[in-house]
Amino acid sequence: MSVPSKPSNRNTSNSQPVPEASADGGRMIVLTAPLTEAIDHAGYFIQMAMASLPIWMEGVINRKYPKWREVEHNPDGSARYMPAGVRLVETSLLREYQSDEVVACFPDDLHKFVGPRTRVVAVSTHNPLGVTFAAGVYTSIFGSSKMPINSHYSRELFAKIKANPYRDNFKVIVGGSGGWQIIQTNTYEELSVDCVVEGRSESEDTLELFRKAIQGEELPRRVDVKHPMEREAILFPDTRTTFGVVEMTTGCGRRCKFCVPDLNPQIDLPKEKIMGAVRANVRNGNKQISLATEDMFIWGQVHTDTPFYFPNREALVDLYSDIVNTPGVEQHVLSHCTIAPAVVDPLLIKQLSDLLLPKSPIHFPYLSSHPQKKALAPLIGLETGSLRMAKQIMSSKGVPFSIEDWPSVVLEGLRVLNENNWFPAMTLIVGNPGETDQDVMETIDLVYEIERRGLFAFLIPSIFTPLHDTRMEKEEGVTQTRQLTPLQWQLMMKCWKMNLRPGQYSWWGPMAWRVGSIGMWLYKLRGLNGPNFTWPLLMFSGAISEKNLQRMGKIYRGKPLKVKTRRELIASLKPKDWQYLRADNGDMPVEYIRPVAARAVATL
Ligand code: B12
Ligand code: SF4
Repeated sequence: MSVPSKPSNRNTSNSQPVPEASADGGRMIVLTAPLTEAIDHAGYFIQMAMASLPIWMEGVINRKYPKWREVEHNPDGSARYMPAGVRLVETSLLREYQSDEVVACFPDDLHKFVGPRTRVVAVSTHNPLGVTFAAGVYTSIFGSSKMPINSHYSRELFAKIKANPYRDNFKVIVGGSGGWQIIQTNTYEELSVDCVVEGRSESEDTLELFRKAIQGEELPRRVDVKHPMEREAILFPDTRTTFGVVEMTTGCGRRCKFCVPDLNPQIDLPKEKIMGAVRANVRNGNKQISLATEDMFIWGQVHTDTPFYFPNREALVDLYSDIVNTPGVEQHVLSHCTIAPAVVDPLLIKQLSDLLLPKSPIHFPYLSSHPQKKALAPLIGLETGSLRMAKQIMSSKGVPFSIEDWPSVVLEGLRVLNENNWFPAMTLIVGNPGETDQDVMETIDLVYEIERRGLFAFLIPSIFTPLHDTRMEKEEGVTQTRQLTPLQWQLMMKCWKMNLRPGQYSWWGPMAWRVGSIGMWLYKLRGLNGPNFTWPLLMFSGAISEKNLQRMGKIYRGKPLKVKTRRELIASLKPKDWQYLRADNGDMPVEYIRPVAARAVATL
């Protein structure tokens, strides 16, 4: 293959100075990710904040984390750590290519590795354009619906690639959980992307695509590649990942209609491979580990004789114990889970707390009863308090319990979690297709009930986003914050008011919120979010009491819910499911205990 050695004069919209190309001709395959998705030294929250705050608020991040841009390099200038997605692509490619042909680097170092030899620049991205749920909503609450910080940095990365003097020589392939945003917004040209891959890098189809790109063949705009069906086919990198992310499971099994990861096969990955990746992270200087999963509680119970929604307590405790006790692991952070397992097996939650709290970097001084005020904060989907809506979009979310009992499962699960110092971030979907005022009121009822019972979760409402390939892909909910009804706004602002409770214990907190939110409203938000936003914002600010706002007919304050206790929830299960419960949690139905006891006596 001929290798043009001169930079092209390709006309780009970006007028940055052209960097000098790599002296050795560059690497054949260069992997990268937006800076804001690669950093990990300031903890999970900085990335989540940058996904939601608009670029004009970057100063807030800079002040809080002045060193957030400082990243670590290997001696050859490649990235010391990269998101797990990049590492997986790297590991997949190293099955076919030599290590001196493939490199993973930070965006600022692209010029060191992209040269005349380069045939592919592959980008892994989580959320490049900020069109996913939560991200878009918050940027508009803060006064601009266009450009979250992460999106700004992602665009900057693509602009750099577009402006590279060797751009004509290589193909740009994008993958990762946010690739669909480029497909949906048709921003191929603007971002200079040749092809978006949907699916995992391990797939033979992905390798074939890279072969084609290296041969200089034209690539299709979009390629869907198959997800491996066998656990052995999932690869594990031997390098360091951002946040020490190591995959634990794929898929979920609860079949929520709006969910993307649930479309993948339900697989729990082998413990020895997980532990190998944990050790690889530590070896490469990582002190933190986080297992990537949609629901940590299915691990150890996939394709066994027990339904996956009855957690395998011993397996989970054994896995997490080995992880946190691995020499060098100083911090461990939970990712995602579901809430029903906390009702099914409260003792599991207690045992996990005993293991995990000492290594948790999260501190909630006003909430935690742990001596060092440590806490665990996994992400859990609450989504809706409306039974009608829940049945429609997530009828198995609470299994083994009936979706009819969803509010009870949420409240009882949260009670168990809070008692053990778990304060989850719980997502809610606002503006589901067909959502009525009645549905929103039922969700508000549940939110007020959480408050009434003194329970705590960070409630993160986001506007329904039809995610590609899901069973709700073609449906449309609310598309702009101006379309939100007063009740939908109220739900969102009530959630945020409750989230800020711990921060309001200081003498200055409540006053700062009052003045700050009214100031913001006067300055920017009135016009952007429309009149339906006004009273909910006043409620949020605390400038007028909720009681008075209700008296004035401006807000709905939720009615008390009658909910089931754990004993009643257990009694409501199908009798065939009782055998999977752990008696040491108590609350076993008498109808179950009696025959078991009789059988035990008979065998004496
Ligand atoms: C860990 C995690 C985080 C962490 C760390 C992320 C990081 N930068 O490392 C934190 C907590 C910071 C985070 C934040 C957010 N996250 Co997140 N996160 C995850 C989680 C649990 C695991 C991601 C992971 O590393 N998986 C393992 C790797 C190996 O998988 P992967 O990246 O998908 O890579 C595979 C393929 O995609 C492909 N691939 C990847 N890159 C490339 C590149 C090429 C070229 C090719 C060919 C293939 C390819 O190959 C890999 C396998 O071989 C996923 C759920 C999940 N189970 O995936 C959610 C998930 C990706 N996150 C999600 C969301 C919405 C967010 C936030 C927007 C939430 C918010 N509002 O704050 C933010 C955005 C952050 C940002 N920077 O913008 C959604 C994405 C939805 C979507 N499709 O748009 C997911 C799917 C969760 C969910 N159930 O909804 N997240
Ligand atoms: S419980 Fe969560 S991960 Fe599982 S299907 Fe529902 S939304 Fe998806």
